[in-house]
Amino acid sequence: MHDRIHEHTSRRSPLSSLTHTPRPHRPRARLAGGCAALLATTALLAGCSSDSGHDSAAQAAASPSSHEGMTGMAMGDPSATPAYDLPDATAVFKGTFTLLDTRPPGMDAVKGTAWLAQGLKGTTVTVKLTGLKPGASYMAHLHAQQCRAKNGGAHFQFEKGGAKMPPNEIHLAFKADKMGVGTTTVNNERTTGYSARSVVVHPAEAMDNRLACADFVF
Ligand SMILES: [Cu+2]
Repeated sequence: MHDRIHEHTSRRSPLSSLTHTPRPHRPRARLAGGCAALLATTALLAGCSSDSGHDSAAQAAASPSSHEGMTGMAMGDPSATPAYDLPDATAVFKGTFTLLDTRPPGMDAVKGTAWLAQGLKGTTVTVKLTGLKPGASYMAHLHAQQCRAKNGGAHFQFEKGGAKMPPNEIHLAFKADKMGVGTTTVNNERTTGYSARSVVVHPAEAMDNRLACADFVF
């Protein structure tokens, strides 16, 4: 199975045909409904009134199920088939997390890997990290630049300048277990091609702190 992970350019051709196929914008009605339900039950106003993608952590932590998309895992599903095991992926890329200077204190032992699979079912991303704070919540996003350029730069977006939430961006919300291991997998119907260069992990309660970054090796 792990021979599907290719880090070489020899796999360019199957992917290039999938890059940036225009698709109609998915309606945000589902998201709005999820927020309405969330508001009704928990009055989590901050998460729903803002358009900032970085408020998504509060929403995900409060009620992951309220933001499920068609695939049922808009923010990640730890039990989903990981990107490195997908039988129908045409290309799988891998990246190793490196610590960023902006990380909060006490996070020096964090290590991990990110995988990006693309194919007819769109994009699947898996992250797995160790050395996290046991029981703590984290958020990872696909970012548009490499780690060495502004620690990943802005979030990757399918429609640039569009919604700062999935499905226009790819977010992964996850929680570290009692051993400090955190993993999840998320799917998006569209393929990112080579435009999503990195994954950045943030502590969910401090989204401005960039903890670690992994460049995909294309
Ligand atoms: Cu981010």
